[in-house]
Amino acid sequence: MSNASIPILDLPDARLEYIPDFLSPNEASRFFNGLVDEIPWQEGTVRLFGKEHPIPRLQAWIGDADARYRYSGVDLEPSPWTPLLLEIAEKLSAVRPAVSFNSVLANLYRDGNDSMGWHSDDEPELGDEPTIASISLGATRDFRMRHLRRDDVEPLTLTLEGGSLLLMEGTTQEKWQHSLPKRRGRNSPGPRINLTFRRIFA
Ligand SMILES: O=C(O)CCC(=O)C(=O)O
Ligand SMILES: [Mn+2]
Repeated sequence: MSNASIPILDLPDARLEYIPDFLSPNEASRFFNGLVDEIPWQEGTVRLFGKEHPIPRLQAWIGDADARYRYSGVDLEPSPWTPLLLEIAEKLSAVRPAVSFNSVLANLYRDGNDSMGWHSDDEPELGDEPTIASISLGATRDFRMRHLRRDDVEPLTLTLEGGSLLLMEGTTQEKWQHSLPKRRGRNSPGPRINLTFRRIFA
């Protein structure tokens, strides 16, 4: 594996690695175009105070049959692996051979109106100090991070480019939140796919 691996910043209580060229531009566009068709995208919902609300993006939960996941109050049954997702998972195993990812949350942000609110990926089924491997395809978007408890630590913005891999490990989920803000107006970005590979413990 020859990808340059950049520990982004020496953030307190977080372990982050950003690999901008995880996929070549050709691979990235092949995966983007293929996954738009291959993934069973759904208009997801979240349950807030017992009521279902649509989420501002398309989503799919994919993985091994036993990798069930409760996300924002909704029980997600995994859809089966697709050929392209298996190909990407194979590439990931070269970067993190010790982690056997068994699922992936796929998000399709159709344009700058689509977004994801502040959260941590800290569901109990992910275990302690999970490795979350986040692959971006398509448009570049800003990824915001904020420390949960320390107001002397400035929030920050990472720019996630198509073809990149962001690894979040250690106490990143326990101590930090992240979000993908809307980007409206004349420079509204085009579509973007994000894949977060995870290990779910049954
Ligand atoms: O789209 C992104 O970069 C973030 C996605 C994310 O945080 C998630 O799927 O949990
Ligand atoms: Mn997340």
